[in-house]
Amino acid sequence: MARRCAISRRLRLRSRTILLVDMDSFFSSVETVRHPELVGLPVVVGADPKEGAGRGVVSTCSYEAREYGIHSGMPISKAYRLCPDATFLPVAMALYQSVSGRIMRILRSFACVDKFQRVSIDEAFLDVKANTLEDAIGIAREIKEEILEKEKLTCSIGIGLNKLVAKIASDMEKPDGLTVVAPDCVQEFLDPMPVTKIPGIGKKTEQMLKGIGVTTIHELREHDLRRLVSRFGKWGYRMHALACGIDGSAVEEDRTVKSVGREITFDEDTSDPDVIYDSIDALADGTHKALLNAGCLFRTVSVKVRFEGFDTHTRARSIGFMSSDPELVKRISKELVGEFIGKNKKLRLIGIRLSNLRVMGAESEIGDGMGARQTSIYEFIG
Ligand code: TTP
Ligand code: MG
Repeated sequence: MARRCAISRRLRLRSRTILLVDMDSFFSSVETVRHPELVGLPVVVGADPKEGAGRGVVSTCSYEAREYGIHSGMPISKAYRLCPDATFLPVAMALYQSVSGRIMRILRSFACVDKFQRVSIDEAFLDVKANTLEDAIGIAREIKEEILEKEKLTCSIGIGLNKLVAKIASDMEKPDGLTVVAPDCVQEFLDPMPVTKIPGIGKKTEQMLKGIGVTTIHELREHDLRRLVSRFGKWGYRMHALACGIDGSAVEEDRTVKSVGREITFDEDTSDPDVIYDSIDALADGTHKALLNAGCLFRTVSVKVRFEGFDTHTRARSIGFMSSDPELVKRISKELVGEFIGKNKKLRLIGIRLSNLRVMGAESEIGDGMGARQTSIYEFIG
């Protein structure tokens, strides 16, 4: 059932009509299409749980499994403890990618020319031609019907006057949701939400905002803009505009690679510097290869370390020039990781990422464009 603000029913849409389509529990739903006997049951897609001794994480799970508290990114061993009777399946990425490709083709056919933006394997923005809210709802229903008929999958759709609103709306009534926010209801829609609903406001910014008494979008909107800018710089402006429901970012295809990375989960947690530094060499070589495949230079090296117990940290360093030097990747990564070695705590996972990329020979630098999720090549070894 589509939800919208009652008073806007009669209003014609004045501006853009943006849809965000996000597939429901994507990997696990694709699995239930090929294993119909699993429909309605808890299904977890991710690493092998090895009866509770498995070491990877949950990629996603069915909504039935979510009722047990299981979610993406959770250690698979914990998921197993929460619901040992769930069906645990490995990630069949090639299958999900081919289903994703077909879904994206359907979605693209509903968008205006060049107004389609795939943001992840199961999610895309569409700028559609709609004169009224009813038109927009009609398009969303057609999309849902076509995907259900052709792929036997459901999705959730948010409709709004910009990407921010469409994105937040898409998440309101999952699964199989359709949420419409009329242009004159944006403030009413956003105001009561926590600031973390705004893309880009993570835990750290949330805490900083909390420190100045801001927890809701309404409070952020009402906060003195100068104070936000003095604290957060340019991001303060952007954050404030988003809290006011203003987001002019275009729906456009983003073909650029924004970062490349590799990570590895050790077979056994380790604090042995030799093992860790050898792994960094291997990861740096792999990451460097991905960088060359993408035809890019980098300026920022980041490392991710996860200790036993899932305590995870990242560190990044930018250099003052563009580089493609693998030795530099190794040296910086080792320096950044050095901080975490010799702490009497064992490492479970380690990862390297190169970002702030520029296509070799290109005039301008590739930025991290707000409003679009990073397009990353991130592969998992081990
Ligand atoms: P999401 O759209 O975030 O999640 P989802 O489709 O499984 O569930 P929802 O109904 O809430 O949208 O991610 C899409 C797919 O990306 C997901 O099916 C599996 C994969 N994924 C991971 O592998 N790891 C992760 O941490 C997340 C969040 C997703
Ligand atoms: Mg999804």
